[in-house]
Amino acid sequence: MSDTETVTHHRVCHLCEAMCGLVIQTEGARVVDIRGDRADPLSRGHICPKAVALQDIHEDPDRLRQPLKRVRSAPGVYHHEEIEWGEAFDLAADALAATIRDHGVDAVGAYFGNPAVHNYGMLTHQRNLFRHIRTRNRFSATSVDQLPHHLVSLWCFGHMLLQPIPDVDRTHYFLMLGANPLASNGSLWTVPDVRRRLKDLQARGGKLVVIDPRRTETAEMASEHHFIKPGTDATFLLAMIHVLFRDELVDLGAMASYTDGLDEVGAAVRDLTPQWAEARTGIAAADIERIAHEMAAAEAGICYGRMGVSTQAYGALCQWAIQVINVVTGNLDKPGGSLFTAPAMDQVANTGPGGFARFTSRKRGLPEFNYELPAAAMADEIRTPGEGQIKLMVTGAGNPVLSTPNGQALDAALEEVTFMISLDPALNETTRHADLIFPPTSPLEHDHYDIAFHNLAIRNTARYNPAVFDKPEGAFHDWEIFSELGERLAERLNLAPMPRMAPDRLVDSALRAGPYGDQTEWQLSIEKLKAHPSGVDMGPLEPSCPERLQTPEKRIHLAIDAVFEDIDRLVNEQLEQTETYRLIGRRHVRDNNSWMHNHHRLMKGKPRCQLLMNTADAQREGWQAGMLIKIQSRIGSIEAELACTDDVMEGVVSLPHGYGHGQPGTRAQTASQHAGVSCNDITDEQFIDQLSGNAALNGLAVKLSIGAMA
Ligand SMILES: Nc1nc2c(c(=O)[nH]1)N[C@H]1C(S)=C(S)[C@@H](COP(=O)(O)OP(=O)(O)OC[C@H]3O[C@@H](n4cnc5c(=O)[nH]c(N)nc54)[C@H](O)[C@@H]3O)O[C@H]1N2
Ligand SMILES: Nc1nc2c(c(=O)[nH]1)N[C@H]1C(S)=C(S)[C@@H](COP(=O)(O)OP(=O)(O)OC[C@H]3O[C@@H](n4cnc5c(=O)[nH]c(N)nc54)[C@H](O)[C@@H]3O)O[C@H]1N2
Ligand code: SF4
Ligand SMILES: [Mo]
Repeated sequence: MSDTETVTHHRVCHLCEAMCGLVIQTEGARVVDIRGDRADPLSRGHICPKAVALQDIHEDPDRLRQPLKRVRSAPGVYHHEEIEWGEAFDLAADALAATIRDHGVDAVGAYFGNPAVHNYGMLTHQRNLFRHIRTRNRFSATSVDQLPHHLVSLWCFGHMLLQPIPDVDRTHYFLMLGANPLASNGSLWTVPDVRRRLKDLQARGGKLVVIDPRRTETAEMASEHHFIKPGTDATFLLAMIHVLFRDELVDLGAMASYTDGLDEVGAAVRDLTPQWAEARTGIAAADIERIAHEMAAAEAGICYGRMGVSTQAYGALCQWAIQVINVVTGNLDKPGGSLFTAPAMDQVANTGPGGFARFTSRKRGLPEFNYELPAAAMADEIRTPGEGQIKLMVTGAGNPVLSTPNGQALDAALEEVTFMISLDPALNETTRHADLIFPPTSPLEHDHYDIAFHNLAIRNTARYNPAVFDKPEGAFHDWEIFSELGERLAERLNLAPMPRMAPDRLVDSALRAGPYGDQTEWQLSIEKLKAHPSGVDMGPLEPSCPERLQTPEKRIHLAIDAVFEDIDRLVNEQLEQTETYRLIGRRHVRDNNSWMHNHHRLMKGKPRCQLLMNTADAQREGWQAGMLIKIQSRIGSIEAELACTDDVMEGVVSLPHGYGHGQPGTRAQTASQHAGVSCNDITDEQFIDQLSGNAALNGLAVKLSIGAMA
């Protein structure tokens, strides 16, 4: 093929959860155009500004192509050098085998980050390595994110992955807390083109109500927005449930015959009045009452809460209360309410339900979930001596130094492990500590079937995405790196290696055995999907309960003892009187956690790593925009440039996460020019949702002063 011949590829964007279909044109080894795929039944042509980053990631000169080995240049000074793949695999397998022989499997720690879920080879083949390493010291981005959702789904519906999905296209009332889909493009809710869908909701006379301490892009377009004091959503939601019971608005509809625990819920909220909630939340009692009434009266309504309400002090309680509201207003499993999906590759059917608190972390006694410990315990588990101490760390597709609470402590702890192995295309703030870095192929060099997010999508569709470019000579996909490591480790430990089967073969089997497989008229398989490059549409979400429930008796459980105990904890909590501000996060449509700041096209424009503060607060302090402000927590302090706005609530300041680049030993030229500071250098590993162990990244108490460098 000549270099000037244009080839058209169909490809899904895997960068966020929205799964936008793309049409990518290439000439030889070059990407010449990326645009939305109008024929994609889910995304209908929508893309966001990040879609072009697929090209930028692929072409990034800082992207690693060859394994790196860390070498000591002088005492305490290191640099990374390229080595051959075979040698790197052997060194890694030697280190793993020696650690396991000398200290047992728990001496191996592992952290997997968010992109691991967006890369199907990583999802299918982690076990090719970790079946030999059943360590208790597993961590992931789940516990700095959506852990409360999983826990509540396990408790109420019987499976951690059975998530109710907001049916935005058919709803009439949408109560949204702690989510900003206009920037994030939706989360635990695969909803490409969310802006148009929310506009359509309003155009058909429906209402969007947003609860957020910041007037976000989403709040801006809402029918109604209420500021809420960070970390008080559980109070707001419990008061709403109180009103629903008090005013006899509870009506479960079809769910009445298979829901347990209503009386206990009613009893638990009996005293939790809107008046009680008003002072705590900052939302007027009359508004809480009205919103509860509107939600109950709506023909179909949704209560949905995301990051902002799961990564806070009462994250799991919030997620439970949200589902209680959906159930008691009759809006679960109803068109226009929240429904369970019926995906072609059904993760609910294919994986275990999950489990909770079967063991705890050694140092702080934090509970496991699905055999993972909270990320907030990671540095402690590296640093605390004794049996079960982490000696060797494996990271994959993650940057926990920038993304987990008290990142500074983790940064220091990673220097203390005896060996560290990372699967990552970047030499970043985390992988700079690694003795070996294995860089996988770029996203355009491997195929993809989205195993995770079809399970969370507003429509049941399926789409297979062949690689755009051939795999370069000698390169390895993530799944092949796991397989190589697993095979070489098995050899050293005299264990049977796990067979290697390419991810597309595994998905093919799952599709053919699945609900649209060989036994159905759909006949879905990888071959069939190849013939439909923009995807196959199996239709809108449909009611599926009680059959779809995964509790043994196919009933919804609302009465959860641990939740009721948490309500007591909330009610008895001392309200803090100290003169502090509350720090919250922020996402921008052109970023993606910590790892997309190295692409010029995405970084253009105004600086983003700024501390947003309410203008009235700034005036009271006598500060002006542009000043450097010191932000101090229990953990330490950072300094960021002040920007004043009326869009954050008084008493609240907002700083995005994922910055803090330019550190010695990293390799990211563009990101270094937009270094910023890491807010997780001051988030507190002790500040967690006590019920779930999830990190409380929002609502952190901070003191502000004029920065030393100002
Ligand atoms: N304060 C605060 N902290 C937060 C958040 C917040 O809102 N506020 N958000 C939290 C949330 S929701 C999340 S999910 C976490 C994210 O936290 P992490 O998942 O730990 O961090 P990412 O920034 O997503 O890092 C992704 C890494 O994966 C690499 N990578 C990308 N694609 C691939 C691939 O295909 N293969 C491999 N092997 N590597 C790949 C990138 O190079 C990068 O190093 O951060 C959390 N931290
Ligand atoms: N552009 C972009 N898109 C992304 C990402 C990204 O980094 N950039 N990350 C991806 C990932 S990993 C995830 S998990 C999703 C997250 O998806 P979302 O949850 O939609 O994302 P956020 O923008 O973090 O929205 C959280 C909101 O909670 C608010 N908030 C903070 N504290 C509180 C509180 O106490 N109460 C209430 N009610 N609200 C509060 C914040 O102001 C913010 O508006 O986004 C995904 N998509
Ligand atoms: S919204 Fe943007 S980043 Fe997310 S899948 Fe679509 S194009 Fe990719
Ligand atoms: Mo996330």
